[in-house]
Formats: sequence, C-alpha cells, structure tokens
Amino acid sequence: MVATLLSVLSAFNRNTNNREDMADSSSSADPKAERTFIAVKPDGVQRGLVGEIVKRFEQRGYKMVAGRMMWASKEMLQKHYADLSSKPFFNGLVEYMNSGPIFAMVWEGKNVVKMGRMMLGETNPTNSLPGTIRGDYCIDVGRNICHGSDAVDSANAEIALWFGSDVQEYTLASKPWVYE
Ligand code: IDP
Ligand code: MG
Repeated sequence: MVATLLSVLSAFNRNTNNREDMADSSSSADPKAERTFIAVKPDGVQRGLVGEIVKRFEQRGYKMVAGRMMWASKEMLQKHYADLSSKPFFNGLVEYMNSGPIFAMVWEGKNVVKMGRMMLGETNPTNSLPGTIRGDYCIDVGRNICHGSDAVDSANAEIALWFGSDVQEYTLASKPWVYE
C-alpha cells in the first residue's frame, strides 16, 4: 500500500517536472533542449520540398520532436501571425498560408531558434544567400516556402499553439556524436 502510494507520488512528481521542463525547455535548463517551430508552407509542400527541408535540419544534427501535415484554418493563421495584423500584406499572407496543407514541425537542439533562422535565410528570398533554404529554392517574399520562429519566447508560444503538449520526448542515438 505504502509502496503503491510512493510510486504514485513519484510518478506525479515526474509528470510535474516534465511539464516544467517543457514550458522552460528553451531557456535555462538544458541548452540542447531548445526548441523551434518550423513549417513548410503550402508552396513548399506543393513544390515537393518537405523532404529537402527536413533533411537539412536532420543533417545538421537537430532532432525532430513533432511533425504533422495540417491544413490550417484562417483563424489559426490569424493567431499565428497576430503580430503582423496591421501589415498591408496580412490578408494575403493568411490566404496564402490557408491555400493548402503545410508541414508543421518542432525541432530541438542547441541554438536551434537562431540556427533555424540562419538555415532559412532572410524573409525576402532575394536577400537570402545561396546555401540557405530560401536562397536555394524561392524568389518572391510572398512565396518564401518556410516559416521559422524568430525568438525562444515566440517559438514556445508557436509550439503551444500548433502542437500543445503533443511533442515527443526521446533521446537520439546520435546525440554523443553530435554534442561533445
Ligand atoms: P519571417 O517569416 O522571416 O519571420 P515575417 O516578417 O514574420 O518574416 O513575415 C511573415 C511572413 O509574411 C513572411 O515569411 C512572408 O511570407 C510574409 N511577408 C513578409 N513581408 C511581406 C511583404 O512585404 N509582402 C508579402 N508578404 C510578406
Ligand atoms: Mg516571423
């Protein structure tokens, strides 16, 4: 009886700690557990670039902890892009993002928010260097094929919006070969 109670208590503790870890996964605790929200936009999906974009994050050594094909509602996209609601391109942006399915992902690893943005390139593909995703695969700002969170806080908010807590906790076998 006592043993059962103790094991229930310790499971409760583990769960509580997990929730704290998840909420705080991008900052203090483990720098290797920083997370970012990356999405292949409808044009990237239609152009067959999902695999290419996934490959680049995998090759770098990052860990995918969530990934799903989704056709986002306009309401969802208005929430996701709320900070841009006053921009003249806002309605067009929501239409574009709602024009087909996207492939939404969460990637985890050291500095993944900043590195993810560098791997994507500049917002306007014509300013993106070759070698970046936007610099290699697109031209117009309104068809820039991928999204990446711009800061740790916005990443956590976007992950919560798109995936809630449906993110996988696991260790990649390659971890000791990627991190010293
Ligand atoms: P980001 O995606 O690089 O973070 P944001 O400024 O957050 O860039 O803009 C969100 C998205 O809105 C861009 O990725 C792009 O699809 C679209 N966008 C940004 N600026 C323009 C513009 O001037 N015209 C049309 N679409 C734009
Ligand atoms: Mg942005």
